[in-house]
Amino acid sequence: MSILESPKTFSFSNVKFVKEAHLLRQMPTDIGAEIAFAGRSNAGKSSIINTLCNRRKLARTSRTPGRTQQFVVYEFGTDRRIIDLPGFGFAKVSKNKRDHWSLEIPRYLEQRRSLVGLILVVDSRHRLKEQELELLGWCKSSDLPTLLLLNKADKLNQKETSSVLRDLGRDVDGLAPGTSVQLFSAKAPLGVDSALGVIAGWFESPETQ
Ligand SMILES: Nc1nc2c(ncn2[C@@H]2O[C@H](COP(=O)(O)OP(=O)(O)OP(=O)(O)O)[C@@H](O)[C@H]2O)c(=O)[nH]1
Ligand SMILES: [Mg+2]
Repeated sequence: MSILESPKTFSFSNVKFVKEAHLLRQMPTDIGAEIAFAGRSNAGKSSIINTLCNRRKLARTSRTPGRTQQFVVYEFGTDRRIIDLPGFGFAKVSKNKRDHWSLEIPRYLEQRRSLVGLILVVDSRHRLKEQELELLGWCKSSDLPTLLLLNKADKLNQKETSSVLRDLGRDVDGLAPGTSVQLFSAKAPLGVDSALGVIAGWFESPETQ
């Protein structure tokens, strides 16, 4: 695990909303490079997109879980995209919707060739749950660069922060070399420059050019 301290090298300039898609085949053409934000409902994915893009109302956020219910596509530069994925693990979403996304999200992750990195957003106040551990395991086995953001760190005191990091080491069965971990707060904000440093590396790697 690395707690990153890299300088800010990158920004999502002129980022704009493009579309919402219900199905993988409705997504923009699979060329260029994109990153996706995954995680449980209410973990703060959409808030983090706003913070990283330095825009208050780009992505819609809500206190009620289950706000993002589509693939939401944002674009910056030429064929560079950010994808906000529907959150998982929210019991009140209808079974139909849950079934749909439990097929469509893995399909997206497995088939999308322009996906250069996944940002898994978790609420740092809770231990990782089965779906989050599964997703981390999948990223490891498929060699997908991953950034684990331990969000809402503004709600932790120093002692709690230490136990979050200790529990993570216990819960995760070895992180892949391509995985970075960052304490984060979309509100404070905290960890922004380090996260942007990791994302810059993904977009700027020779394979992405
Ligand atoms: N204190 C605190 N609250 C946060 C932080 N990030 C997000 N929130 C709050 O958490 C709630 C959920 O945020 P969203 O960004 O809508 O969460 P999401 O993961 O996109 O949720 P879904 O769209 O349902 O999957 C909102 O009330 C946010 O204001 C953070 O870093 N600190
Ligand atoms: Mg959302």
